[in-house]
Amino acid sequence: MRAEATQRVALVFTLLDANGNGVLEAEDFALMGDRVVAQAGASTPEAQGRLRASFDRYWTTLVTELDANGDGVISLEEYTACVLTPELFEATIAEFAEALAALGDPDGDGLIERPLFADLMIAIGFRRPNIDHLFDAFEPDADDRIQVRTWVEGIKDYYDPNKAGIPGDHLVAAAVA
Ligand SMILES: [Ca+2]
Ligand SMILES: [Ca+2]
Repeated sequence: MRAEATQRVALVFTLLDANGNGVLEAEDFALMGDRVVAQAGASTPEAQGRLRASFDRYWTTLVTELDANGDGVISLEEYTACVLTPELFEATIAEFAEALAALGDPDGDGLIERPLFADLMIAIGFRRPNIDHLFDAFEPDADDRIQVRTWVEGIKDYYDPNKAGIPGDHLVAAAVA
């Protein structure tokens, strides 16, 4: 496992703990879904529902696979174990990535403009400077747009314990600064 992957996972844990009580539970994922959907007003109800469902699935997968002490919530220690068994999360992360990236492309042209990308990432809890570094690393076109596919792959890479030196590392660097 790469140290960068551990840092990425630790950052996501703090963001996913939407109610800030130090552990992950179903409420966190409902809150996160509300926050993200609130920035996706141009998307269809179906697209918004898909995002919420992907968060629900994310939580269900976590509590099914990682609740080592069986207390019904996921601690940071339990969460970081996800990097040891990435194959258990691959499909869940892929669906989350597709659902989130789709919210970035409400008109369905396959492209995501920076302002909406930033709104969605801020809703998740990332910081604006880090978000801009990430967007730049995705190599936007002359109209400052990235491909939906690029973001989907970027999210998957972020959760890949064997990846380092990827665009997603900009999110961690920004969080430390
Ligand atoms: Ca929590
Ligand atoms: Ca637990």
